[in-house]
Amino acid sequence: MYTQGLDQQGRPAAKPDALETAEQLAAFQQRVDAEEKIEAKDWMPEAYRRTLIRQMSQHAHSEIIGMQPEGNWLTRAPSLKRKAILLAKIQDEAGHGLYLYSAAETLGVSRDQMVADLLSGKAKYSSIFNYPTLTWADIGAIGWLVDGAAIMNQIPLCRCSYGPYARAMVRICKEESFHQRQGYDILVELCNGTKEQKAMAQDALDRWWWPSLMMFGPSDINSKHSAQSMAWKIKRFSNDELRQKFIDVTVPQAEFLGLRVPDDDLEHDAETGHYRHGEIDWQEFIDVLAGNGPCNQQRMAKRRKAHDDGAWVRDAASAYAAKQAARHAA
Ligand code: BYC
Repeated sequence: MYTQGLDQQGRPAAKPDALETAEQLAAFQQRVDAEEKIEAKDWMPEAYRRTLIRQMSQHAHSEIIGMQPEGNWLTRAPSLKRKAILLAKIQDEAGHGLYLYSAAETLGVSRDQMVADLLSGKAKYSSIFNYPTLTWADIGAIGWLVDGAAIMNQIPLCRCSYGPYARAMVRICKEESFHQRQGYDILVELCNGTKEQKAMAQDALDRWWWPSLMMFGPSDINSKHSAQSMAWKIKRFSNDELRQKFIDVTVPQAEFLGLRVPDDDLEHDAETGHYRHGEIDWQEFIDVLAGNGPCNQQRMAKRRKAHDDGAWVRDAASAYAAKQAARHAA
């Protein structure tokens, strides 16, 4: 693993940005502007490295915590086929977490450190996974809306300036498309079913619509990282631009299902071709990020327990690796 620039805790050592010369910064920006990929061992500004570690580790943590709301329905899936599909989807998410941790490690942070930061509450994960999955229709809504929002956000990340992140995103996006289709398929079936099933689908849309819009992050005027991340071509579109694209493709999908998007102010603007939408409750977003969403405590408690329960596996793997190393040395 590339460990240059690590402090004793395995975090990137805080190198004063003042040591970075104007020439280095200009040459770096020129490479980014020329659409060259930045690779792990290339020179990069410390702030670029820190931004990527923050975003990529948050992304990895989201995939891992994101397994919980869906795992809640594995034993209650309505058929063997639905159960097999859901299981495959959740396993994909574990895989996404692992690719992303590996990609982030190339920046010089250890996976142990990233996991420790999640468990201590220092690192964030996506707000969306702090909402409960109350009915089977919620599994459909997560696939359709949450994975749909994730695809909208993540397709541009395949062109991120940092090579290892961009390459990891290619496979992730392909798998996310399957996830989105399986969610929509659940809702198609429910919406073509009984009156009660359709009502269940509507209730899921009512509860997941606004939190899905919040996944894209704060509005552009309150997004402290967007301007710099866009200049570095980590992000290609602003939070509001991606949110608007998501609304524009998702509203017709709701209409096809015969469901009503829970926004009285939603209106198609024929002139711009976009949907105008109502005000997002940003206080709810702030509360969820502060740890006060409906499931924050439950999610973290479950993650900490899973980590503790897995200690023996990590110990066994370390003991085996030490034994192998000793054998090689001998
Ligand atoms: N939730 O300046 P901003 C998935 C934070 S996994 C929590 O706009 P940035 C899936 C932000 O980190 C989905 N925190 O930031 C898995 C920053 O924090 P600090 C995860 C949020 O980074 C399983 C602060 O607010 N996807 O798809 O430029 C099943 C200011 O925001 C959120 C990714 O992680 C949020 N929603 O933009 C199904 C994609 N939004 O500085 C599906 C990669 C913002 O206070 N990440 N914050 O620590 C990104 O594209 C960007 O990081 C974001 C935010 C668009 C999320």
